[in-house]
This record gives sequence, C-alpha cells and structure tokens, in this order.
Amino acid sequence: MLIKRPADIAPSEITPRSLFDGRRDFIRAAGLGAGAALLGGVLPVPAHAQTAARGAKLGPLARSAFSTDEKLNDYQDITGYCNFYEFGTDKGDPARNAHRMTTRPWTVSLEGMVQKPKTLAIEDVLRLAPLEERIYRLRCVEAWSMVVPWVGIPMSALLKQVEPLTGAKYVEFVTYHNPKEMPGTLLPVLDWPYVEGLRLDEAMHPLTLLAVGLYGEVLPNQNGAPMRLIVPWKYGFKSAKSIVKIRFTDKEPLSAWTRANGREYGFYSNVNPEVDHPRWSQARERRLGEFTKRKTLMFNGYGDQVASLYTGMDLKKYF
Ligand SMILES: Nc1nc2c(c(=O)[nH]1)N[C@H]1C(S)=C(S)[C@@H](COP(=O)(O)O)O[C@H]1N2
Ligand SMILES: [Mo]
Repeated sequence: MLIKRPADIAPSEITPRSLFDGRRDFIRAAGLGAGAALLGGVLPVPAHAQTAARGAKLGPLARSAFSTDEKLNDYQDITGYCNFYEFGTDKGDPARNAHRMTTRPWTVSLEGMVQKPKTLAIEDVLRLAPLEERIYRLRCVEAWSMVVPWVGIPMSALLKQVEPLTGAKYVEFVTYHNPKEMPGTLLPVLDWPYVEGLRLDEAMHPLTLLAVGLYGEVLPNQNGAPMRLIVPWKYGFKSAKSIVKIRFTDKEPLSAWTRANGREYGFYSNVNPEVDHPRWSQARERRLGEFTKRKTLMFNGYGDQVASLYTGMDLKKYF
C-alpha cells in the first residue's frame, strides 16, 4: 500500500536560497514549461515515487567548492529512477521495495590490510567530519545522467580511521545483502553481495564522497541508505550503495559487474566518451528530464581534478 505524503516540500525549504533562485532563473531562461515533459524520449519517472515519505533534514550543511552549478534533477527523478538491483532490475523497483531494508542499527567494518581494524556505527561515521552538500553529475553506464545534491563527508575521513599497511593498494566495498529484505537477490542477476573496488588513491581522492543524504535530507533507502559511495568521475555502478564492509587489500578487487561480464565492465570504469560499451556508444548521454542528448565529457567533466591519477595509463586498455 502506498502512503500518501502530506504535502510537497518546496525546494526552497531544503536548498540554499541562492541555489534555488538560480535554478528558477535557469528554468525560465531555458523556456522550459510543463509541456517540455510531454515530449517523447524524456525518461519516465514512476508515479509512485511522488508519494514516497521523505527523510529527516540534515544540517547545517557546508556547500562544497566541488559542486557544479548545473540545474538539479528533481527529487522525484533522483529517488524514483534508480539502479539498486537487490530490489529488482526495473528503474521503479527500488522505490517500490527498498522500504523493506533495515538501516538501523547499522555498522561498517574497516578490515584487511590495516594496523587497527575497526567497526563503526553509522552515528559515529556521521561525527567524523562536517556534513557537506556536494552537487555532482552522476553518469550511468546506460548513457543517462543526472545532477544530484548529495550530502556527505569525504570518504578519506572514514578511511583515515584505520592505518593501512604499506602493502595495501586497493579498497573493496562490500554492500548489504539480506534476501529476506531484498527480493532482487533471489534471482542470480549478479553474484551477491554487490561488491565494488577502487585503487586506494582513488578512494582517498577529495572528490570521493561517502554520501548519507540528498536534497538536504537523510538518504532514502533506494539511493543507498544509510551510507553509500559516490565516485563522480566513474560510471554510476562504481558508487556502491548501503556499504557494510571496507576491506583494504593488495590485489585489485573483483567487482560484481566485472565478475558478471568483464568484457563490458572493467575495474576502472572511468567515464570515457572515447571507449564505447561493446553494445552501445558512450559518446552521448541523456540527462534525465531532457530531450536532446548531451556530449559525454571525459571523466564526466572532472578531468582537471582526477586525470593525474591515470598519467601514463592506456585508458582503452584499463577501461
Ligand atoms: N548495492 C548496489 N549499489 C549500486 C547499484 C546496485 O544495483 N546495487 N547500482 C549502481 C548503479 S548502476 C548506479 S547508476 C548507481 C545509481 O545510484 P542512484 O540510484 O542513487 O542514482 O548506483 C550504483 N550502486
Ligand atoms: Mo549505472
């Protein structure tokens, strides 16, 4: 049964005033009226997403210098059009099913090649650094994208809680897996749990975020509550949701997608318009809510910050 939410919360209540005004100006300048959404080719947002209960407000939030000033996708798009295969493969399944996930109590354990392994409760994670709003582009490997006002802390603040051994070169992110709460895991779509990995320097990079919220509110379950990874220069599937374990290792972790199909999904998975997916082009993308496709940017537009991580690497080979 769907619970109707009492009233829409105006974006003006949850985003900084200046940002909201800028957004309105943008909509007016672009001449986008309600009719724009009726054009064919605009990605659909399931109607039930409109009725989802919203999370508690987080704050105060510092606005990150890394934020893009592009037009935000709206709350319904971000929370209604999701990939979270543990809850089903349809874009609307996570919004329909993820309320079943238990997110309290929640702990994340830091283990593997570290001096002092540690398990932290979500409440302790929230105290590690001041919460920031980070407006990032998210580019899915399926060639759509959106702009999301995440709330979180730098991933480095969490990783610094344990001292990695000198041999540790990678981190593996293991996510929550409970078949009783996750109907999608009853099917062998992926080898559960969903696992992702980064090189340690990628995980420690200042752009890499541990997100705990969006639109100034606690993260909805379908977006990876209570904490998820965001790596904005990589395809969206690297940004693992609902993390329970972070393992430091000397070997390149085997991600769930690489295990399922290594020819299509490589370890690095940096957004790269010059390296096509074997079954489709990555040169362009459709921003949710837009009709005309945009050009995809190298490293999703974050090249100034991250290209130096890959100096001397053949990015066609290490895709
Ligand atoms: N545990 C888990 N994390 C996941 C996924 C998933 O299926 N399971 N999907 C990924 C993909 S393909 C994308 S594009 C992003 C989508 O995040 P969003 O739904 O919050 O936009 O989450 C990623 N993280
Ligand atoms: Mo994705």
